[in-house]
Amino acid sequence: MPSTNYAACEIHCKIVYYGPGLGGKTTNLEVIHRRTVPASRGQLVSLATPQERTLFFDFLPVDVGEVRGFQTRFHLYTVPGQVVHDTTRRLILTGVDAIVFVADSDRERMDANIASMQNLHDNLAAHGLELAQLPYVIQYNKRDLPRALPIAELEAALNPLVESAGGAIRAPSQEAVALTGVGVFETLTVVGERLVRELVP
Ligand SMILES: Nc1nc2c(ncn2[C@@H]2O[C@H](COP(=O)(O)OP(=O)(O)OP(=O)(O)O)[C@@H](O)[C@H]2O)c(=O)[nH]1
Ligand SMILES: [Mg+2]
Repeated sequence: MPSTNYAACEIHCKIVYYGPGLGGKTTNLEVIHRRTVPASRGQLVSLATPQERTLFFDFLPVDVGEVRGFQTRFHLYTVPGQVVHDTTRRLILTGVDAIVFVADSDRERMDANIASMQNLHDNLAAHGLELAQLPYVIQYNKRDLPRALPIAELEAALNPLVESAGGAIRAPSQEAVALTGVGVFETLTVVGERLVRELVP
């Protein structure tokens, strides 16, 4: 649940960028930090190895204006994608309100995508959560790579059809080249709108 501070008229929502190592999670936050006016965002805090691999997390707070008269702030986090940091990933999911899964379109990273998606399900389950209950978007990043898999193949492997009242549907997805900023704000907008819809009854 987003946390509401009635005294300060603020709502805080936690959005976690999840996905395989080197998929582009940190790059997404760097783009958002660079392209958002300083008045609407805080510092980007990155705890990384000397090789720029996320060691613990990245954190970026972004103000998104008023919802129901409350100043609303998204707290964007990335997890470390490297397999060894599983305990950290599970910890970062504490209090999560929404998920962006950053998949790597590189055909050589397909196994890593699938393993990370399974890991996301497992770690959400440890918090008593299911992905289907959360505002969620899947970003197919690195669309610039010549060896990028077709979207249909990525969708078939990572974004299964689920039954709903209106028929079988998939979660929303977004193509991106985070390196150049393409699709980064579109991804945040999709998940942000879903999140805000939950705040407005
Ligand atoms: N070609 C290409 N490279 C990208 C793209 N997005 C990110 N990268 C590169 O991929 C590498 C890894 O990006 P990061 O953002 O650090 O990946 P991460 O998901 O945070 O990785 P971990 O912290 O290890 O989990 C960097 O060299 C980025 O410049 C993209 O859209 N296309
Ligand atoms: Mg990272």
